[in-house]
Amino acid sequence: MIKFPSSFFWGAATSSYQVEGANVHSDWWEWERRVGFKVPCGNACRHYDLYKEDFDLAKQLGHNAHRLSIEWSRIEPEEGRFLPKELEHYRDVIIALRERGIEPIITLHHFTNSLWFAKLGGWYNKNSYKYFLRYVKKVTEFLCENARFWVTINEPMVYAYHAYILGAWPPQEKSFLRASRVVDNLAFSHIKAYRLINDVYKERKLSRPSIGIAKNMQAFEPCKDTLKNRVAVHLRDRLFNFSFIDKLIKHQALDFIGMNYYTRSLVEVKKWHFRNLFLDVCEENHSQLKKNSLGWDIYPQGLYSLLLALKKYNLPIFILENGICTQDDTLRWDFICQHLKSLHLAIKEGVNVLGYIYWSLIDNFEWAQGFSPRFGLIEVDYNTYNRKIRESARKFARVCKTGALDM
Ligand code: IFM
Repeated sequence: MIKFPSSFFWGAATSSYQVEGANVHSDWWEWERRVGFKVPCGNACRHYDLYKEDFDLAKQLGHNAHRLSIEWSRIEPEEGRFLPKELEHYRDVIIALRERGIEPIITLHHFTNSLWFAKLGGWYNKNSYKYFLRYVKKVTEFLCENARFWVTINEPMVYAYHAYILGAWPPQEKSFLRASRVVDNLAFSHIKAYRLINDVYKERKLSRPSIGIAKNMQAFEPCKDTLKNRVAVHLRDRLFNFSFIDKLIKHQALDFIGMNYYTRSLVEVKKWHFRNLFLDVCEENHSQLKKNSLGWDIYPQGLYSLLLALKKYNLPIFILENGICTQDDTLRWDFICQHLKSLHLAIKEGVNVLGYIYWSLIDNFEWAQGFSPRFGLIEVDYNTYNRKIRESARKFARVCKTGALDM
């Protein structure tokens, strides 16, 4: 049996666009219609209406923390026009968590933007931070009495990669230069938001909040041991995993590092070219590892090594996402166990980890992949919106309730 710290946070995450449904003022909503996206998000899981039922299930499963996101496009559907009704909705959501003894972890930006903001150039606009800060101020003032943990931005590098390099997400750009400016603007916005959130708490004489980001990290490994591959692994590790964190640390604008971990990337570079060094992966199925239903390698060792690499920052680490999409629930439980073992090993080696948040509480809209990937601890029937607790969730519940995992 392995035992986790008694103060540990255990829970699961969601994000607004992926679960709420009908976020009609968001750039994703507009984009789905404009490009004729074959599986639009629509009602998603109807979590906007069913959040209390979902939180009842989270409580039943022993969760003492829950990560959610606020949908900017609901709060501010037109520039400068804030809707009190929507702010109140999110306050009710946070209070519903508190009433169930669940600590809310609030994300302010999880991939989607208000359409008006996107039309002004989104995160490419040099004034993006001003728009973001105005929204952050409103939300913080409204929710601060009931909130302690804040995540400003979810997976900035993943966002920039999909939306500005791959061209797979709105605004479908394919430019390293643009992506790099977007990343800079996101970092700057975080730094400003970090100070602003702290100021709101100070003004209200509330004790200091804990503010971080959710940083997706990947274990990069060479497929064949060649110089090209080794160089690419080094560059990607520096750029994708650490550069954003380094920037925020330099400005002393992080209280914890939120880590999202899923997989490793097997690097196989075709030629000495900038694009290839950053993008090529093995396409010949050389990986022998088990995979999730999207074909991502299951690689728990990566969690351990990345946690140890983060130790140098001397900040607490919060696992804000770790999960698997699969129809095989036995594999899901095995995935959770293996990752918890890696996590425990890292804690034994002195890494300060605050908690483990599984992605996701319920099945949901997996962006460009639609609804078929099933990440949830709880299954969602998209015809009836009924929820069904999976066996893996019940096993995970034992860990959440006891803080221990049987080996
Ligand atoms: O569904 C996403 C989430 O929005 C951000 N992190 C990764 C998850 C699985 O792809």
